[in-house]
Amino acid sequence: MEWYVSMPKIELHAHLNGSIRDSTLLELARDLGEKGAIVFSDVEGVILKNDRSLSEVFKLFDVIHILTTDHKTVTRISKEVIEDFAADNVVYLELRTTPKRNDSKGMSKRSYIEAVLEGIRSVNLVEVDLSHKLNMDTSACAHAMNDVCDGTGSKKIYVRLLLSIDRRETAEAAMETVKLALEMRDLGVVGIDLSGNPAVGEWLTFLPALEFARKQGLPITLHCGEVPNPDEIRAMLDFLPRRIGHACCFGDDESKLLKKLKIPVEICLTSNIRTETIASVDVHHFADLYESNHPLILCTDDAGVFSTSLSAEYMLASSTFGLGKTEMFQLAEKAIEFIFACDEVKRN
Ligand code: 6MZ
Repeated sequence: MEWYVSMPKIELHAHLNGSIRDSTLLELARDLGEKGAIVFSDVEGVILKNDRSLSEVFKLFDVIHILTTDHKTVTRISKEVIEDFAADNVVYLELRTTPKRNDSKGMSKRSYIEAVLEGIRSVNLVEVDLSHKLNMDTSACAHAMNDVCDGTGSKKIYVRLLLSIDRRETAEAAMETVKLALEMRDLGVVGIDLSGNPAVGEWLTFLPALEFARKQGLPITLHCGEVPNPDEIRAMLDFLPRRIGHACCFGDDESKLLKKLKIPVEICLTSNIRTETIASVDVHHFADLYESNHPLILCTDDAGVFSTSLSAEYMLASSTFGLGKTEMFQLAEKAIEFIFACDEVKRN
């Protein structure tokens, strides 16, 4: 495990509210319990439960969202999540979250993301690069890169945001999210994600917003095939997103199409096993995609909810599929190609 932690890693599929420490969730629940807003013992059991079906996971997210509704808490969890990924030696993180409007807390989608950004900026255990530094002159930039290369620089994590559209949302709310992402591009937002309970909603509802995003040059990743739905899977692949997440319930035809189109897949082993989307890790489609040399990236999905870390995901892939350190290092390195940030960040 030590070796997997020491390896620099890239995380491209991590949901903010799924990556919260259990200790923080319990503390927030205790506070709300004392205020009489929830019954702590009920929520405690839900937070600490380990095995959940996919539909139970979405019930848990509803509970988590009750605990994280105000700006201060959103800022706190964002800071802690970055600290945790940095401690696991993640050097580039694309963190995704659904901008939430909550009138009772005076929260708009914009102020929610501003609270997330404030949390990221307040990290001081590690240097955080949150957006392209246009004001850095060439020699300063070269100097900074040398520091990183020769190991004398301080520990650093690049963080970029993806704004998620939740499948429960309306077409208008999705468009609002895309417009917000465009307005916040200089602040560290690099793309759009479509996620949420796959049994809810119609992805076509979001097509106008997704097409608009693409027209404006915003890269898109889609949760695709978390449940069997061949028509939706085919339509999503035909849309040619820059990446997809999961790709669990693909039939032969969909697999063939995926491989032909070479769309990179964000693989979340523990999440898929815990939610029983895949029966067991040894039959996970990672093996088939890896053997086919298909572009893929190991990711955590919800490190808090599934009690995992990116190092643990690498170790699990290595031990299950018999891959050595060289192969695991190459897999981690290859992920650079699939990040949504600019070429300069890729080079760094
Ligand atoms: C689909 C998921 C997910 O956005 O509030 N989310 N969507 N499949 C999954 N597999 C288990 N895990 C998380 O983070 C929580 C939200 O991320 C999405 C859901 O919409 C969930 O409500 P944020 O930060």
